[in-house]
Amino acid sequence: HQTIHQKDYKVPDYLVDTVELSFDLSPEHTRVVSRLAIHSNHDRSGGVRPLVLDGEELTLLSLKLDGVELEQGAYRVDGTSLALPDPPEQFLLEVETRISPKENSALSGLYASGPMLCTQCEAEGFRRITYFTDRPDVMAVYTVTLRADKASCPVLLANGNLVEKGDLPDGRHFAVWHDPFKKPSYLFAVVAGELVHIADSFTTMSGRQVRLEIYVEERNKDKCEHALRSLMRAMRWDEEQFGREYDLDTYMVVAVDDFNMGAMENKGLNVFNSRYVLASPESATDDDYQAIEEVIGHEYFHNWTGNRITCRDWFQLSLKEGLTIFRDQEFSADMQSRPVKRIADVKSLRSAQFPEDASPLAHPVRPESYVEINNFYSMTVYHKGGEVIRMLQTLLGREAFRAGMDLYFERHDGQAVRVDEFVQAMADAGRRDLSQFMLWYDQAGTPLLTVRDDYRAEDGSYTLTVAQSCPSTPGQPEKKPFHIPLVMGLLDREGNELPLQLAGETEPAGTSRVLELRQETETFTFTGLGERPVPSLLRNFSAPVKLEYPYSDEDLDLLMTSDSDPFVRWEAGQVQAVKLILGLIADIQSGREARVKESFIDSFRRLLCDDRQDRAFLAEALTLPTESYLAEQMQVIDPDAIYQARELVRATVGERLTAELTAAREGCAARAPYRPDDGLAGCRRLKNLCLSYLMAAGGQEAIGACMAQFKSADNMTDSLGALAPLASCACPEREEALASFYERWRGDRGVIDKWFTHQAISRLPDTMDRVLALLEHPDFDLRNPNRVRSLVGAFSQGNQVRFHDASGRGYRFLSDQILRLNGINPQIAARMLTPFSRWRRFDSNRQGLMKKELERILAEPGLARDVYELAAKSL
Ligand code: BAL
Ligand code: ZN
Repeated sequence: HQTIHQKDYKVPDYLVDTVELSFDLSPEHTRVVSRLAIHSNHDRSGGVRPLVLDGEELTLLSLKLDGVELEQGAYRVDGTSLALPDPPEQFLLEVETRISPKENSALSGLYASGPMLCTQCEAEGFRRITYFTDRPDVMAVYTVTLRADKASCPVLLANGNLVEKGDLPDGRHFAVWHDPFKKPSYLFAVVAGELVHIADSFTTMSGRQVRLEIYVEERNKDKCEHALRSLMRAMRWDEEQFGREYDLDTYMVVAVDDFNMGAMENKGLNVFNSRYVLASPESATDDDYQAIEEVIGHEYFHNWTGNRITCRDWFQLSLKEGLTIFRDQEFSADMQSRPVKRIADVKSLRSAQFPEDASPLAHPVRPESYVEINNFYSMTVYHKGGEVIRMLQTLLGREAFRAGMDLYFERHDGQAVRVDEFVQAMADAGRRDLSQFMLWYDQAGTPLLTVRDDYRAEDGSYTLTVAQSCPSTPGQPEKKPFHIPLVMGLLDREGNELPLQLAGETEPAGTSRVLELRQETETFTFTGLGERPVPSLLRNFSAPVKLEYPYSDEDLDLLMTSDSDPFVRWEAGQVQAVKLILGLIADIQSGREARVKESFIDSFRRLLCDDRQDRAFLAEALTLPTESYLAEQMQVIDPDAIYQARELVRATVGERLTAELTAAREGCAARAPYRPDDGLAGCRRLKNLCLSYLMAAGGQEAIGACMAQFKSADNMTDSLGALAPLASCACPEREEALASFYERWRGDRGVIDKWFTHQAISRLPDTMDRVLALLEHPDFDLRNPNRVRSLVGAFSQGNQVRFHDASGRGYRFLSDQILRLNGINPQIAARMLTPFSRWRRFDSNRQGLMKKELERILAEPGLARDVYELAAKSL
């Protein structure tokens, strides 16, 4: 398999001005005729270069140049390309191909899902529809004609505006769509099938009317309202925050059950994984509602950051993805609680991106090379990329950042550009030198900040010394220092925020400041301090780094109760919990008696009984660090000791604080029927967290409370809030609840995914057997990505203690499924490899077992590029 390098980028030899596509659609055989107006884009005096078009899984039926059929010797065709040796300067190429959507289980290109045909072209799916220069810097205007059987395919959709439709003989009909905006092939989309839609209209800031339509299968028609409302909120938000207006007359969203990604931002015709569209109060959780709003926002925001301005090449993927993640995070923060959203985003970064950055699969936000680009739709490119944009905003300030966005749109609308162009617009608008900042795009690894301080009572000065380092990553043994914004403040012993005056300044400037780190070591001296302050560091998680400072328990208590920054308040509690649990792990490993410190229970009790706190924030503060986050804090990961220590804390909290947990739970009990937007999601989260602590302590009373909630719940959040702890409880009620849940929801794919997941993440020792049995369940389907994620993904990535069973059974199970998926859907197969990439972090027994499975995978004949790349790099 060939490696593609960023440094080898060359401008395309030929460009395409217009594309006329015509489809005769049917699941078995679809005929595609493509008419391309092509012109040469290279200096032909030094020789004419061949035209090479990409194409995979295509049957070529005919090829015409300027209307003349080409003889077999006049072109070359193989399994990945079609080449013309010396085409003219300007010409019309007509290519006729045949494809089989029904056979397409990779879900890339044109494929069948339920009662419809749909496409997924990013990154390189268009070449599975027709021969084309399938790269993002070839932008063209598309006109698309669709023909299909009218009865089975009443709806025919493509990008842009509908210009014509009508009936054809033999019960067929047609539709013609034209997209006036030039676009790269990865934004092309077609949907055809038996669909219904709901619609509304939106008046843009300049007064234009846009028609909004959400297409679903008939049975889901009453589950689209939330997606539609979210879309309208996102459109308004982008106008208000960034001055961006929608540009076509119609905006369509289609929900599809079989989908590799979360959703896809095709111009004017988004195709969504149905889990990010469909919601009803009974069947969707509060988290589902939020995720839908976020993903609807994300795809909508791509219309400017991705579609109007796209990427020059796939190495620049974060240009659109990091920026759009940042935009959707800000949108969600404005729609809900900003602090709670920030905490959730930091948790996900730390639990998934930090481990990636510390693994053999570590890569820069802008990778240097790839074998299969689909493998780089990663946490690093997306979420670390989002943090990089956030740091720009922190360094420049909101106003200059907005000016930088405006400048970026002004300069590059209609272009395919690099990350460099974006950062240059920011540098120009903010009048800043951002050359060192670019290292965030090109150096992998999570930097570590080590902070020390020194207070001098003689002159009231306080010096912070910050050293930065970054571990080596594949291909990058040495790192240069990053340009890092460190937002901080200082507190006195009563928890008051102190004015911040750096040595050399004539007066203090505020109580929160951005310190800019550029060197390996930097010192900052503050003056005018009557006592040794407590530093509040990395406010709002101002950079994607790890931070070490020798906080005492008293310091952490002070930060937890008094800091003005909610992230720091939350983090102080997490640091305490990590310290406690790591201590218990050491006790367990050395056979000492493990006991939870009284002071921890006391501070837990204080928080639990603090009525002033926002319930959603409180729930975050009372949630222990996850097993996988704790694993990251250990030299050698010990999944059993981590699980035991964490459970010990949960059980102790449940036993010692039974009355307080019960009271807090009752305080959050519903007083009115559920509504997803009732503002009580935080209450439900806290209530269900209390229930899980009570269940950890054990006892029939807690089980009774769980069953009562399970039976009476009028919403999915509370239903799962009870089912989750029951699924990990060795009691007869577990089977009763799981069985009745299945019976109630067997027709609803999204909910049945949850049913699989909750069994897969059960911490009971029999989980592996249950997962193996569920593989044989009639509702299990390896061809459906959501179902694979709900069972195979949930078990291997969400159940550390059971997946990493020292027998190696979990590992064998996973490699078996990866090998089966390899022949069905390589993208999903590759995604499932993640846990194996961390093999070096475990003890030698587990290392050996995981390595053996990786070797077994690599020895498989016919391994897909996706799987090969990740397995080979992991070893
Ligand atoms: N562009 C692929 C899906 C997404 O990030 O929106
Ligand atoms: Zn995106």
